[in-house]
Amino acid sequence: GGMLSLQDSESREVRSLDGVWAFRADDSPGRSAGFDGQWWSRPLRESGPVIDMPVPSSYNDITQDRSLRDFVGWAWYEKEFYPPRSWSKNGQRMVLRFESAHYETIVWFNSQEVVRHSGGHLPFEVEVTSLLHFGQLNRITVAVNNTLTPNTLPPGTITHYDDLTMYPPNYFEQEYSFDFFNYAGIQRSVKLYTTPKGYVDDIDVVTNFTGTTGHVIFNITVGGAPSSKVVAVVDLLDRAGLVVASSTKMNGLLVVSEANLWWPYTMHNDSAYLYTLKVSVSFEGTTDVYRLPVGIRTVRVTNKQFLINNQPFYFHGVNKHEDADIRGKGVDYPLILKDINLLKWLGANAFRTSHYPYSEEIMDLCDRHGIVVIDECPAVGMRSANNFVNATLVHHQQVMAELVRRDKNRPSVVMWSVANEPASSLAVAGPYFESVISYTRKLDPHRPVTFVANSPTPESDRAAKFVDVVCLNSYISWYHHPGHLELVTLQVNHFLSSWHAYYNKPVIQTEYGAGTIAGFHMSPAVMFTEEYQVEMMGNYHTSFDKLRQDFLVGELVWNFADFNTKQGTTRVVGNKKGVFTRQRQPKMEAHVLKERYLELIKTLGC
Ligand code: E9O
Repeated sequence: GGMLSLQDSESREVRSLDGVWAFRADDSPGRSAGFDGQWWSRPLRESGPVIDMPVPSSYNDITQDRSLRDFVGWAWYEKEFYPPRSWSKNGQRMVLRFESAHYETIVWFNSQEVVRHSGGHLPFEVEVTSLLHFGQLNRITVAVNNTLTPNTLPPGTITHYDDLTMYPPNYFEQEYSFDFFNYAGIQRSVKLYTTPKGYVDDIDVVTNFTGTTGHVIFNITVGGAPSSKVVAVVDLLDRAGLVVASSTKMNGLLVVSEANLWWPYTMHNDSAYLYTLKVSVSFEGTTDVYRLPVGIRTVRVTNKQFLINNQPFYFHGVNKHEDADIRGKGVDYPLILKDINLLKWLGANAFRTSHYPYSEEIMDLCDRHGIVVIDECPAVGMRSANNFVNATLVHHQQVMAELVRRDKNRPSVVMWSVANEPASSLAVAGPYFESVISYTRKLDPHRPVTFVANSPTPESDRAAKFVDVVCLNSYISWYHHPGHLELVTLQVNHFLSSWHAYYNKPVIQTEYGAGTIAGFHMSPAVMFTEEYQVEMMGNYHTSFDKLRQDFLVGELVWNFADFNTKQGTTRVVGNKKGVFTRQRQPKMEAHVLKERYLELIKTLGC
């Protein structure tokens, strides 16, 4: 089935289950007490003590309990609620939707198991029509497990330590080689929604244009009714609400004369034009209505250019994280809007969703504001050969299918990234990424596909030959030659040029950055001061300004803001490579970048 964004309409009602849920982390040996005791079979408070937990939020930073912050295993959540009686009328369909839960999730509805899902960051749902009790309390129980294995995305390993002279009984540690805290729990919203019996299950939209005429190629899938028995009305509305094209078919072509294209906000004023595809399907006397925002735009890659609407586009922006104090990776509108405002303040025209799909709340705003997105899946930290096995591959393809299904209609999304910094010089990585990338292209033939390579040389990479755009991270004068700012410009020139020469594809510098502790100053600059970040990035920019005349199509800073990581000797209360602090206040570099980005917009027109 489809996974359309939730929305209210004249035929659909969305009810949020966000708020305070009951919660218990199962810290029993083997984390099996909840399954042994069937905690889903009665209210959670009856099987032991519970605490209050907000949804959506990561659970890690909510309490004062260090063992909960670092908890690994099954965490149990529960919500009780009364559904409105009006939902029992007209044979409506009721669906329970999780916008995401990290990582492995099992859901029970009134004690009955209804759905399981693997993977964080992406939505899943289940119809619960026949299980709802009206006039009675209903109970949703969720068990969610954040354990990472060699076959999860992101992967990790669990090591057990059995020596009782050195470790307490049942002691184990979760390790992972990606650089952000493994926040867990129900991190996005939980919702119930209704549709009529026959409903719009999915919509596929592909757009292009010739001259001033726009084309919207659509395909509608219905659920709950045979499509031969459904009457469809498809209207494309402009911003003013006027119908500019329509159809009564389930699939076809809508032609828009004098079309307003969707442009990145830096390319045209008032640019991210969105039409509305209003889809109505009628079946047995009821009509389901769904309104899909549609941006008419094209994306294309040459050997040296990234083209949006046939115009060269230069990505100048950031990599982000879903990360903030207290809520961890929990969805939070004030934070999302602050970030959008900061991106625009900076003059950033793009970001990469490093290193996992972001919430639909932020993606919606990117569509509306004309911010360009490289949409990345959670394959990060794939550093060892045992990650590149069939079990991971099957899951990886499933994750790409779910990501494309969710984001395929978004004009802001211009490229899929299937991984960040995998060990792509291993022989096993070649066929592995060939499969993932060709599978992704089949899912979506209309967007370029990439992964972020980090082999030491272009020749040693086994997978970069399969991408459309070569994406590279580099840390000269940081991880390589720490302190040697004088090497940056020369080495960046050499590094990026050698990859372009080898693959003859456009290149994006998808990461470059310096750890910077806000308020640390030294001149001449030393590592971790604000001066060092400014000087290092300035030296990178000197190279970029030369290479963008040729094959370089983008520069994305690592990172937009400081973020939390696991504890380790190289991380001082998290990763400090942000140009903003974790609280979203600018470091010196933010002001410098702002000047650069505004200048780029002026000179490049994007
Ligand atoms: C991935 C990102 O998630 N790239 C990392 C970023 C970082 O700040 C991390 O936060 O560490 C950089 C990877 C650089 C690897 C170079 C190692 C070279 C050792 C000499």
